[in-house]
Amino acid sequence: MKKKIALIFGITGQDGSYLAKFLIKKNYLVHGVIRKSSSFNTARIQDVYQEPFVKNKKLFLHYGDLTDFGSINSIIAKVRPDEIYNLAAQSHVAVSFENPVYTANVNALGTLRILESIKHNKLIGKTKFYQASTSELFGNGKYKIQNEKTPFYTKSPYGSSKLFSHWIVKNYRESYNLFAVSGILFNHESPYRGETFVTKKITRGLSKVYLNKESCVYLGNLYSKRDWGHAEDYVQMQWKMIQQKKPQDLVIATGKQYSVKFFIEECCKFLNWRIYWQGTGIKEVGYIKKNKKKRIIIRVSKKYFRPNELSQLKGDPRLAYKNLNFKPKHNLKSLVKEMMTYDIDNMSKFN
Ligand code: NAP
Ligand code: G4F
Repeated sequence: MKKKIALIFGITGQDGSYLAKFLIKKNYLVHGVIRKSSSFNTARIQDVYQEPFVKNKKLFLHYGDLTDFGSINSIIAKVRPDEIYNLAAQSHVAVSFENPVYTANVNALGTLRILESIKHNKLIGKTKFYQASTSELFGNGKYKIQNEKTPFYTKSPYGSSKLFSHWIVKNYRESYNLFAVSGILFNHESPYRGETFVTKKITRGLSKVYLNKESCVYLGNLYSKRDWGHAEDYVQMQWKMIQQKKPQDLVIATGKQYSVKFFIEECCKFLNWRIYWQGTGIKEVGYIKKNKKKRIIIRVSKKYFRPNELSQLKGDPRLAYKNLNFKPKHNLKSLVKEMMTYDIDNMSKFN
């Protein structure tokens, strides 16, 4: 039987790497777009990476960039994929306030460039398209739980750039009958999470404190609440969304919500530490007691607050679980354990 061909934009990122491994296991031929960088950026796909001259290859990498229509168009024309997953983005909300124009170019126009290339290459009818939408589309604190019907209200240039993509995908679906879906994914983490996102900052930072390689971790808003799932579960849902009979946008979440502070406390529990809190605002600190001495391990810094904050997110995944017949394997406790174990192991290898 002819193998299916998938093309992943953002293959070197957290989700892209999990998805590539998942699709290779499913016997796909996987093509991925990587950016030229001055040092290797393929660490997350190292275990499936194959040298260019290997026979019966399953993974093929192409240089390209979402800001460059020429590269996107020539890759799509050459690969003629059955499925395209657009997971590439400037994905950091705080960075989007500092680099809003670049964020919009990549996250909004980048999606449009892929869609146009599908159309130009006459692939409508052959190629299915998945777009990485986000819970950052729901900015209004009025809705305590967000589902497919919750109105959008973005709070950041990142959210707004993703809102454009969300709508342009709908436009191409309705105007040209392209099979295109957007997964409205809530936060999802893993040991492969980028180092500047809050969960990874905490697990990596506390691992360093545990190994006496750093004294404390500096964070922003400890009271922000998120619905944290696991990337390994969520990429399976991405694939399932593209296998639906009819394209349908779905909310992918856990339905549970925890604060940043709670996440820290769970990490401390993993380390058998009891954490105490003292002070308020940017003077708040988290400390442990060691040999009867107080040791501050968490501090708050203004630097990590955003010009506008999305204070709480909790998704209602019932429609997705039902329509995709899916139940996630991981929960917050197992996520914390996996991330902490990975980071302690990793950090102990370096001085
Ligand atoms: P990530 O780890 O930041 O990965 C982003 C990927 O995009 C990387 O491979 C990156 O390449 C690539 N990229 C960035 N700019 C690019 C450009 N100009 N051209 C081509 N590629 C570019 O993100 P993630 O956590 O895997 O998330 C995957 C997608 O889901 C993103 O679109 C994100 O916005 C969205 N999303 C994520 C979450 C979440 O909680 N993780 C939730 C909802 C939606 P380099 O490796 O070279 O930097
Ligand atoms: O981990 P975060 O940076 O993720 P955020 O902003 O929720 O965005 C992530 O999830 C979105 C889905 O909802 C994705 F679309 C997006 O691509 C990205 O993957 O921050 C989580 C919360 C925020 O409220 C932030 O203010 O943690 C708070 N926080 C507190 N201290 C911090 C820090 N965030 C970061 N990055 N660094 C801190 O020191």
